[in-house]
Amino acid sequence: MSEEEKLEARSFDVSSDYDASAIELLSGLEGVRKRPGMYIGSTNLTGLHHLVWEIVDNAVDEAVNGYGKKITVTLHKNGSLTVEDEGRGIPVDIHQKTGIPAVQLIYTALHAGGKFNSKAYQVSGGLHGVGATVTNALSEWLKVRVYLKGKIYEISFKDGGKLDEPLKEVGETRKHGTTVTFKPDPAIFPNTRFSYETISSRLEEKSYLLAGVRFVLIDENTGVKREFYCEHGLREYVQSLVKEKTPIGQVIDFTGEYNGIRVEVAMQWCSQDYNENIYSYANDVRTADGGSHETGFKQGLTKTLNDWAQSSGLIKNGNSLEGSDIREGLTAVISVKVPEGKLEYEGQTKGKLGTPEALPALTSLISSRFSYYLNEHRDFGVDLVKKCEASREAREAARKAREVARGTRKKQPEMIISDKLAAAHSRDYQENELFIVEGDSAGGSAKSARDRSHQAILPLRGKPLNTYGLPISKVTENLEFSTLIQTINAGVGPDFNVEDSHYGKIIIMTDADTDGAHIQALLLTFFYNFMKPLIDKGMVYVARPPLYCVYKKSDTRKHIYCWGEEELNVAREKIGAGYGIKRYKGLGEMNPSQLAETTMSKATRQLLRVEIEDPLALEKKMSILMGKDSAPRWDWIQENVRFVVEDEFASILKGEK
Ligand code: 28F
Repeated sequence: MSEEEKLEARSFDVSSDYDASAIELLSGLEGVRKRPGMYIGSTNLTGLHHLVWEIVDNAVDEAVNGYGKKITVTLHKNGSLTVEDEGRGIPVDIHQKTGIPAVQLIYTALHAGGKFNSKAYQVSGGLHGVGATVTNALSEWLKVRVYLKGKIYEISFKDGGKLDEPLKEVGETRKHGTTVTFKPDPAIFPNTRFSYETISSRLEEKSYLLAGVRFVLIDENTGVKREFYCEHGLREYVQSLVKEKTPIGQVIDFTGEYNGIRVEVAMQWCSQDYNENIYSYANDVRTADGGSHETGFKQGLTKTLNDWAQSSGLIKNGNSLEGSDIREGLTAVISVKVPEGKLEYEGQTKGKLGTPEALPALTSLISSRFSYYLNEHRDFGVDLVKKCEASREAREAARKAREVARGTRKKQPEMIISDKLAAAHSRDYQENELFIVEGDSAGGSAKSARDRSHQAILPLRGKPLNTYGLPISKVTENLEFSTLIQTINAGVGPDFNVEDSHYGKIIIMTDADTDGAHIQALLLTFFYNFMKPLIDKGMVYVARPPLYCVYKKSDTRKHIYCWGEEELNVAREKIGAGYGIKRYKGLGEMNPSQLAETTMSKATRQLLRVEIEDPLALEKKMSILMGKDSAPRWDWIQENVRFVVEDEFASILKGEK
């Protein structure tokens, strides 16, 4: 059958198979709606944005395959979103077995297998690799427009992927490509508002990984338009990550190939940064938990620098540098492209690359190219080795100081520690929780409300110190942070050892207002810069006090706590006539038993786990929030405070219930 004939066939009466196939397809979509978490992780803002990534990834695949160099994302006023590419256009011909057009199958078949989920085609792949069908299933409506061979076609779906208008030709065109518009279903997502910043930083990230592809983002609500385009890729990625830091030397970048695995690396060291900031990707998907490529990179780096330092007489035999001393202050991006057949992950998600060949791919690239670089830039090499030795000395000195402090704490009254800490009684550290509470009065309530065996309370007096860019000595001189460091009892900065932590959860509990948001940001800055493993291990949380209590005026024992406007409406209806609403402006307005019930008790509270989702956005937001210039910080907080945790921080620091 020719293309034209296939298109003709579309309008013919479909075979009897059609109904059966259509029913199967629908039940697949219902499965997605019943358990959205299985497909997009959660229905919070992170999950909501998965709907976008699935569609963008398809457009990216088409561009990566060499079709179309521009992808446009538009946020519309009615809450819908459009993704547009300039590729070949999704095929519209009829699939023989089912009698359904290919484009319809792509948007309704979950495990269509074979041709429609062709692995060879799937290059970048979404987190769960389920594609456009999931976006359709979780949308109120979705429209696909295909520009193909001189014609424009349209098909639309509604109510979670049910066919609304079948595929039809709607006009002629000289363009080619695909345009998809959808509106997320409010029956699935508590919050359906897309975040411009989240989408913006993801597109920016993609533009670094896919040099040569242009991304355009338009927000019709504000008229703002941004473009992301990179000629060199990772080099520019590292430059943007270190923008607010003090670099040592230039960005160093290498590319190579090993057994069919393409490797790209860019890296730069900065002073006054105690963290190692390594971001790795496999086939343009972030591998947040590292894997064989990251391991190979680290091994290669440690060996190459040590070998070079030895042979240059900079360090003596037996005094080699440890990997962690070398990586202190390093920002690196590693990107590998693994052929489909060799792509393996460890664990359930795509967070950790398993492919064994990625390890030698990295070690061999680094050892040949980095040693060459060091020989070409000897002055830099000498500076770098000095920096690594300084890191080692600082680490050893801090460890010794800590051992001394541990042994002699009682004899040292000058070790500053706040007398306000109410410690937990249990020594089951994993189970213990440290609440950092804003204000003395809330601290008092929290002390009475707590479960003494497992919950400790540290009240804060006023705003904590802004630790962004501060040396450790300035941080340990501060009463609040000194107390916090000693309470957690696992060291600080390069000497921090998460296994020693006396608490399994660190919970920040502030008022739901501007000041509270600022305090959260200041504390998170401290944890991010000086105790990052706590965040990496998911041990830092933000408490969510309720915003309202709806009660029956005639019987206040009947009451419902509410965390958002929608819950408020439901609660009003439930309580019925004669209701009253109490709006909590701060933690201090709750008595201890209310505080326990709503915010602290394991059984009934809500917590947001702090996770770093998007390194690029985080670095940026940190510098806005915490940088020296306070004007943009206050502007930002004023604008975003109502959503500070749920929207903005969630886009950076992913929140989970
Ligand atoms: C806005 C979102 O989804 N773009 C896409 C294509 C192009 C092809 C394709 C997509 C064919 C049979 C799977 C065209 N011509 N943007 C997009 N552009 N999918 S998705 O094919 C899908 C395969 O089953 C395409 C020739 N080959 C592929």
